[in-house]
Amino acid sequence: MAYENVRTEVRDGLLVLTIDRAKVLNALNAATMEEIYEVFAAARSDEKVKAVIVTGGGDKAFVAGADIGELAQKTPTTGKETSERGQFILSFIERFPKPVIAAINGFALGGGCELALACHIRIASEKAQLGLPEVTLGIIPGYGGTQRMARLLGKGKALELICTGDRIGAAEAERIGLVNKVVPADQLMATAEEMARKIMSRGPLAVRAAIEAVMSGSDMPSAEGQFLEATLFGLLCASEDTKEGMKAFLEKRPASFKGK
Ligand code: CO8
Repeated sequence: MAYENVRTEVRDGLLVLTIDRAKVLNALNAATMEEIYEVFAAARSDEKVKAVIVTGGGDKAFVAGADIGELAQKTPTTGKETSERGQFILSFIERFPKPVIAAINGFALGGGCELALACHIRIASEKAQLGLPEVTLGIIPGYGGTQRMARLLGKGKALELICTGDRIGAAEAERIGLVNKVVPADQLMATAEEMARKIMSRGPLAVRAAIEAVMSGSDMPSAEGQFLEATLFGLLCASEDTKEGMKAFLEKRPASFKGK
């Protein structure tokens, strides 16, 4: 499929999705958001795709936010619709059944930070700068950022970042738990790929269940989340992969998972 604003490449089961509007620091206009959705929707049922890395084109930005030129035209009605559509697309990524890693290669601001927050794991280059500067434009995050950031960092830190609109560097982002890991720029993609491939070597049904337990479970009261965990655990016990994983351990050999 031909895309105008993103590039895709699948290599040995790993899909790399590059947001590619470098002239505007990969800002997310409506067309780009739809292309991101199309890529994930197709990858969801594509058995060749086992994991996804999301990154930004060029050497400056992951994504510098929603496209401010488009935002400036919003009315109360279209603003709400755009926010809801973006929330839907990023929630689709958050609930994606295969691991999604953000490789944050530069500015991850506003909607770009929200996109990274929707990914399961965030790895940042030392050059990365993250933030939710929406209040500097007189708006608030609208792609789930108020909710995801508060859940990830706690309300106090989230409110500080959202209400000041401050950008923070990669080291500070790692210190507060906004990113998992910081690496030199030239090692970013290799590090993200290494992590993706490690996860791809594990039982895919187990990884899928783990993502569901954490992502769906964290929106539930603890007892319901634990019920979900136990149910998924029980389901896995019926899989060939679970039997293979245990058997391989007892036979002192690496497991060969088939996703069945
Ligand atoms: N939208 C549109 N164009 C952008 C954006 C953006 N978000 N960010 C950068 N650009 C453009 C610039 O206008 C500039 O274009 P041109 O060359 O034609 O002048 C080009 O990219 C390069 O940018 P700069 O010259 O500004 O580069 P600098 O290195 O000087 O600065 C910054 C880089 C600091 C990243 C700066 O570009 C900046 O502050 N960008 C805006 C960051 C921002 O405020 N992001 C939040 C946007 S709001 C948002 O994301 C809301 C999400 C929820 C939406 C809900 C739907 C209703």
